[in-house]
Parts: sequence; C-alpha cells; structure tokens
Amino acid sequence: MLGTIKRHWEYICNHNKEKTEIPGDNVDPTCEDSESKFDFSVMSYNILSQDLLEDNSHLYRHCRRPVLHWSFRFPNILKEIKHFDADVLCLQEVQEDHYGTEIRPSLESLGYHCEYKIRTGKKPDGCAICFKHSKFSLLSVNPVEFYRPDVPLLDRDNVGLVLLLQPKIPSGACPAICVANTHLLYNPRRGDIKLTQLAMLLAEISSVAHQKDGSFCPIVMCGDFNSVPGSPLYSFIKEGKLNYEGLAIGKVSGQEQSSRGQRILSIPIWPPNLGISQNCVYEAQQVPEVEKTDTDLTQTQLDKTEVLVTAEKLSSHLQHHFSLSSVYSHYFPDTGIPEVTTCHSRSAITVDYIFYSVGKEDVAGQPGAEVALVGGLKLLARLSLLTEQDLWTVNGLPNENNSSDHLPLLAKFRLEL
Ligand code: KL2
Repeated sequence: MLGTIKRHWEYICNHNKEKTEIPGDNVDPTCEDSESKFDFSVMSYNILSQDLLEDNSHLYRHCRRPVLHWSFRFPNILKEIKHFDADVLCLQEVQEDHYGTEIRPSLESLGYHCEYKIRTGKKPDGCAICFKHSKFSLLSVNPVEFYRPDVPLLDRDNVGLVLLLQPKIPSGACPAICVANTHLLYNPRRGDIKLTQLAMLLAEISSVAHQKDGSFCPIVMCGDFNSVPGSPLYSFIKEGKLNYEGLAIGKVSGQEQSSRGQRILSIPIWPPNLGISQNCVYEAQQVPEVEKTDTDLTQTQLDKTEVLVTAEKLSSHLQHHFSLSSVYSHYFPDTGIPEVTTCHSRSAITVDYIFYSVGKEDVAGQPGAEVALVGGLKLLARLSLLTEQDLWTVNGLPNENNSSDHLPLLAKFRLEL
C-alpha cells in the first residue's frame, strides 16, 4: 500500500502588503478579525477525463492498471472534494456522460449548484463551476466558446465559463464576485491560439464583472492554462501587459523548448473581425458603412482617424484592465524547487492557477498603471503544493490516492466590505 503525501494549509498575513507565509495547520489564520467580511474558499481541479486518459495512455504507463479505471478514480476524486469542502469548485476535463450520471448528482447532494460548459465539436469534456447554495446565489451564467467559424486562427474546441455570484450575507450590501474557469489549448506550439483564447476569456470577464459605476467587482480566474510560470502568457496575466514583438509562437506557453513552432507572432495576433481590442475588451459594434458616409467629418479628421486605427492595428502590445495575483508562488521559498500541479510520464510542471483581483489600493501608485477600479480580494490561505520528487515517491500521478494527473489547488479568500 502506497503512502499518502500530506499537503498543509499555509496561512498568509497581509500586514504591510507583504505576504508572510505561516506553514503548518496548527496555526490559526487570524491576522486580524474584521467585522464586515465575507470569507470563501475556491478549488481548481483538472480531474482528467477518462476519454483523454485512454487517448493518451502512453502518459500513464507508470501507473498500476486498476488505478486508471474511472470506477476507481471517481470515488477518490469525490472524497477529496468532500474533504476540502470548498465553497466554489472550478473543474476541468469534466466528461459529459460522467457529469450527467455521477459528477453532478454527487455534487448536488453535497450542497452544490452546478453549471457546465462542454467543449465544442465532438469533444466529450468541458469545464464546470459549482458553488455552495448556502454561500452564493447565481446572478448570471456566461459560457465562452473559443471556436469561431469566421476566424481561421480559432479552429480549436476549448471553452471557458464565467459566473457572476452574489454572496449571501446576513446584512447589508455586498458586491458580486465574478468566477471564471477555463482549460486553454494544450498544443505547446500554438501560443498564438492560447493568447487569443485568453483574450476572449478576459473580454468576457470584463463584460460580466463590469458594474454600473464603471468599476469591476472582485474576480477569481481559475483553470488549466497549459502555460508555465514566467512564460509570456503567464506574465501577461500577472502584469496586465505584454509586448509580443518578435516572440515565437512556440515560446508563448513555455511548456517545452521545442524547435518547432518558431513562427513569429503576427501583429496583431487575431483579426479585427474577432471584435476584441488589444486591451482584451469587446469592441463596440462596428458602425455600418451607410451610417459612416452620413457623418460630416472633414478630410483632416478622417485622415487622423485612419492614422489612429493603423497605429492601434500595428501595435504589438496587449493589455488587460485587471490587477491579478496568483494564489501560488510556484517555487518553494527555502529551496527554490518548483511546485508542480500536473505530473505524468512526460512532464511535471505547473499549468494550473487560481488568479484573483488584488484591488485598487494595492496597485495605486504603480508607474504607468492604467488599471481600472477593481474590487480586491485578500488571500488568507492556500493548500501547499508538492515537488515532482514528492510525487514520484508515490509513483507519480494518478496513483492509489490521487486520482487525476493534476493536483487540486485550493485557496481561502476574504472580501472586506
Ligand atoms: O496539459 V492537460 O493534458 O491540461 O493535463 O490538457 C490537455 C493534455 C488535454 C486536453 O486536450 O489532453 C491532454 N500529449 C500530451 N497530452 C495531451 C496531448 C498530447 N499530444 N493531447 C491532449 N493532451
């Protein structure tokens, strides 16, 4: 019988805006006790669809056969979900038939409301977001399809799902929370598609999280981004900007040092008819041609407009409006050894993340920060990750106790009211 590996809660104090990590589950998280607050926990978990496991069986040759059966894996996954009891679950690789017959009914009996978005085409899996009835009510469900028949670049069947949730608090007003979940394209060589899929998700989040006063509500963005820490795609999420001039499409995600896929990203990456700006927001509806000729713009004004449009089109700069932080820091502070979120016979890397908005006060004063007002969350704690070496002591993933080739990520947040 294989041993289990213990993961512990790391509590984080935000005093002086410096994160202090207090490892060990014997420590109480009380940094300070705030009266008006809403605390909630989030899990992001790629549960490995059975069809994908069987299609990529070469990745699981290190595993004992019985641990690969769905009938063995699902009870373990459910046990884990039940044990951690997160208020919000963002699941990836949720296979449609299993979702209908087992996953959804089981989660509903644990008190979750479940929303699901299946991948397009013939792909049998998708993303689910489930939340505790006791903690939230549902304001809106916004599925995102990254496949676009009118955009040749976007010929892949990945999806995202964005929910707007209203915290249930006994008294007073509380902003909604926007929760997004995605599983971006795997193909390590197609960073152009990955970046465009991300821009589409960010545009949907902007539209969902946008509040009447022009600010954004707090945001949690989870998923399997098939990109590693420090890669251009990852840096774009964290920094809110990316100059991709001269960047090879195979270098966007950092998954592998491939000699293939070295075409340079075109400027712009996606065509104008996608309707998403370089700031990752939906563009206003195009003005129909007939109306354009009705306006009485002078020739000089028209020339200026032309120049502006051209400058925007030729810019190799992407931006987004949020100030997003990652729950995990991706390396163990004492040793510098990388954390991994997925481990099988071909790779052991971080590709899964929980990003969250840190709020306007934390970004104020940053030079050149053109960040819109975004509601902030405070990270209270996270469930520690493991190293590749830790995982090989239990025969890699999946194993007797960990039934996916990914680990679940878990965070506790506080919304201060
Ligand atoms: O990286 V993943 O696993 O999030 O764990 O996302 C994709 C891969 C998932 C959905 O496409 O299927 C896995 N080699 C390795 N893994 C693959 C491959 C492949 N050629 N194709 C799909 N996946």
